[in-house]
Amino acid sequence: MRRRPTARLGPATAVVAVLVLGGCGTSFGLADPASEQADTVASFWSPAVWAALAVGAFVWALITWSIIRYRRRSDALPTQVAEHIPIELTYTVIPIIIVVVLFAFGTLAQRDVSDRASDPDVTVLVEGFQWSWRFTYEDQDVIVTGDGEGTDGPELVLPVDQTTRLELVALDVNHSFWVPRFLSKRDLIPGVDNEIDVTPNVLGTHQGRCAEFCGLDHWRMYFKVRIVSEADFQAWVAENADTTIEEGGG
Ligand SMILES: [Cu+2]
Repeated sequence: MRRRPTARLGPATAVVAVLVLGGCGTSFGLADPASEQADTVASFWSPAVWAALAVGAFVWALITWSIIRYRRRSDALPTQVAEHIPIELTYTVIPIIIVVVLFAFGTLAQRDVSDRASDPDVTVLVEGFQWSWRFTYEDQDVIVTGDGEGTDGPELVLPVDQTTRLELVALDVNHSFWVPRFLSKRDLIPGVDNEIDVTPNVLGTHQGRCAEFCGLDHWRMYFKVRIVSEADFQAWVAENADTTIEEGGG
């Protein structure tokens, strides 16, 4: 007696179920967001991965079904199908819909992330150089600079729930400002001054680094972002006004 072809789908279905259920509630490798802009990225990322998994599962199911359903049973040629308009329309229209939907949501998310406030609460000039960073708070007269030694790097102190404009300037070669928990990074290119707004919403110290291979000691270009309360930020500014803080050794 021949087994029904669908009986062989059992193990494959089980594997897909384990993968799908195991992925429930996961962020699919994304770092925990720590800013409003990062929340936007995260809200786009998970649905996009779920959509990709669903499309992948559907395609694999079709492939598996075709392999079993149309496996070779004799030397006779199977029925040849040409110009099957409904099938061709289906596999043209569905991918176009997928691309349009992803593009639309991606564009909306990117617009939110790249959006800049008309009047940011804090402005920091972020300069990248071989091999560290300098953070200049122009309105507060505070400069924090890395000394290029060690791997601790300088500390960028930002008030929570306030929008900070980061003006990104490269002093020598290309660098890239990257705080993984902000879920975005932006290049610093000589002659091209970039800027981004960030509204941190998680207190604590987050790691940052240069994400552009900028030379032999690129690996030294760590920095920290310390998110503090508004009151602590004002206290930090009052304590350090008119000073240059050098950090990074160790
Ligand atoms: Cu660099």
